[in-house]
Amino acid sequence: MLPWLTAQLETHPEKIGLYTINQSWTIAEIASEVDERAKRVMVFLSQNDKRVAILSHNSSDMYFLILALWSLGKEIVFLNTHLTTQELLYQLEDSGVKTIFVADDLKEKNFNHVQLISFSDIHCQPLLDSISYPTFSVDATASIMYTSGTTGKPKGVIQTFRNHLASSMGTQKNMNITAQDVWGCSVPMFHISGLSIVVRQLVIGCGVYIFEKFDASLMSRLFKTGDITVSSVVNVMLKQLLQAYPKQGYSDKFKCLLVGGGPVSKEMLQDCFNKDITVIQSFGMTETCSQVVALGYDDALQKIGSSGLPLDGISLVIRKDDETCEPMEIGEILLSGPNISPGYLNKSSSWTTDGYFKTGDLGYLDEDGYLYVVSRLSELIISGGENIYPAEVEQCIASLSGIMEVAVVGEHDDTWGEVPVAYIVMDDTIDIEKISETCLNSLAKYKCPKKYYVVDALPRTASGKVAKRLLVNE
Ligand code: S0N
Ligand code: AMP
Ligand code: MG
Ligand code: MG
Ligand code: MG
Repeated sequence: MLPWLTAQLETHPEKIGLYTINQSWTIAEIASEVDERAKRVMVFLSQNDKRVAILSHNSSDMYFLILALWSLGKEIVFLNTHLTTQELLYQLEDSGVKTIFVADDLKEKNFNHVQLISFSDIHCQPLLDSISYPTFSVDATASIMYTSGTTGKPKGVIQTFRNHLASSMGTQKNMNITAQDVWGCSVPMFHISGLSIVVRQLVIGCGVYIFEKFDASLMSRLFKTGDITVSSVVNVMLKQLLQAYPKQGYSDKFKCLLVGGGPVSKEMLQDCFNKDITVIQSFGMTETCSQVVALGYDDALQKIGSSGLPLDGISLVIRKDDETCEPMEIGEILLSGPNISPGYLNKSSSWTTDGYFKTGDLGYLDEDGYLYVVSRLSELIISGGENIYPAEVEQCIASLSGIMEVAVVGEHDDTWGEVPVAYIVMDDTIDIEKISETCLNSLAKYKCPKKYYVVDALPRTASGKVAKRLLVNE
């Protein structure tokens, strides 16, 4: 079995490790559930099935399955439940996965030649009498998560157990997490924001409280009672938590909120201060296995807009044209350290010859070494914590006849922060309804443009590239 779990079983089997709204499990109970799952799951898998996928919302079933598959030495491809079948098929093909474990409410999907096993199929299986767990290797691949690229084609980010371990230890130190903390997990476990919480339970020994769905009033109530002490959120969730803040405030046991995906606005930060909610702002990516740069709460008001300082063991440089930038000078953010993914599946790497991962984000360091992220090289749009690469949406629209030109950009949105909108040059053989329908059929809903602007031409730079900057309505 996974050594991180057996180590806890030896030292504190009776400690509660997992909570959901109506149940809790001690470490001994978790280990028993995991062993049972492993014995049932193996009925469906051959030794050659090195890599399998999970398609599920957060649940205790998903949690036990992750631990069972890791115990069995399987690499897990985590699939985003918002994606369409077409988008998922690309990831399944690229990763060569032949078996998907799927939550019961998603089992109607059909993926051609892929074996689909629902969570209740697992429960119905008789147990194998005994199984032998393989030897654990910290350098083995634990998880693969797809993130879209500038080309519009998603890339599978490889995350090893060592990446996860380093990330957990960095978080334990920078946020002072102890075994007494209980981490609320309402961000999806198919993103690194959520999966890193599962790993923290295993490595740090804290508790994890799984929410099937983000619910600001439930989370606020649990902060008030002290049943959860810390949680990870994106901006949209923080905004809802501020609205749901209970009159009596949070319990003394409340520690902090880890906010990722973008800086917190001055207004929201002030509101957090007024309500005595400690927030840790951070910079992290799927490729960095969760946060790698974080802003301590004491610094928050002096360093508004900053993501903070690199965590222990992380080296961060800003480079422009292969030269290291001076303080305050903008360049690409480069990172190295044990958290950083070894690479993408089936792709050549984005790493420099001296071992730095190129983030594709532009930023600068101030005189004190604090990071400020200013923009993205890739025109990435982030809606409620979900990434949208314009190229992917543009390719979908451009594939239709009657479309001459299309550009997708982000527009400010009060709910989601940013949403995609499309500027289109088209003839009268096609209409917006058809375009919208095509997008909804092929792309996850959050990627579909919220507005379509029909224009006569797209603005161009002197060199002929579409001048997207001129299209963006702030
Ligand atoms: C904000 C969330 C919770 C909203 O989802 P909710 O309320 O559950 O909505 P649904 O019921 O699923 O759908 C209702 C309607 O809303 C649409 N919709 C849902 N989500 C979005 C969205 N993001 N943008 C636009 N529309 C959305 C649905 O389509 C549906 O529409 P209708 O009604 O028309 O059918 C949810 O979006 C959420 O969980 N967001 C967060 C995702 C996340 O975790 N992102 C982070 C990914 N990045 C990383 O993991 C790297 C950074 C990192 O590690 C990190 C990030 C954050 C915090 C900590 C860390 C860390 O360092 O550990
Ligand atoms: P993902 O690919 O989902 O892991 O998202 C990672 C991307 O989110 C980064 O490459 C950044 O573009 C963006 N991001 C993450 N944290 C921050 C932050 N603190 N400020 C601005 N952008 C961020
Ligand atoms: Mg990315
Ligand atoms: Mg959802
Ligand atoms: Mg992503």
